[in-house]
Amino acid sequence: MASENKNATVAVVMGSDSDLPTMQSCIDILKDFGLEPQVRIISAHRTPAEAADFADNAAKNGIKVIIAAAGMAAHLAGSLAGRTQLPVIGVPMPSSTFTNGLDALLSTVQMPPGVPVASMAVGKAGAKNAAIFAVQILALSDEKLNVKLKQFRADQKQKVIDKDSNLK
Ligand code: RP5
Repeated sequence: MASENKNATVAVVMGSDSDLPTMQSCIDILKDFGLEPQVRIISAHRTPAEAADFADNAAKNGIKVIIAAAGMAAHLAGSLAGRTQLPVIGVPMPSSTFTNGLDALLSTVQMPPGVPVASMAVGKAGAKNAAIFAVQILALSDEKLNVKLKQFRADQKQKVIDKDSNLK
């Protein structure tokens, strides 16, 4: 399912296609902001050589932010971060096993000092925030994106105000 968008500035990398339903909202939000992400399935454990190749070449391929989603041992975000200076946003995936994502959260967030991963919340909330966080990073040097982000925040605020009004 590799998406070969050569102009992509954001890459969304998942450890398995089983992560895609959780990460779809991340991809959708990036597209809403006009960013067509490069979407890949690469596993730190099952395809480690591909993971290394991706991380080593991401910056020279024009990627500015990497979003990495994985569950269980969830080494994907950290292993990519160890091979690139690009900002890596980690999204812990929930699993049907005993911890419901706590395993992946701890694996993603507990990076050793010197190699940070910006860890989001577990699951769909984290998937959405990963997209918004990537937009926030890119908006620092992209005025059009900055304007869209301001509009997004204003729309979000208005939705809450409307919900509050509807209760009265
Ligand atoms: C992780 O193991 C993946 O990111 C996924 O969340 C989990 C299970 O993978 P599958 O067995 O569903 O492929 O590496």
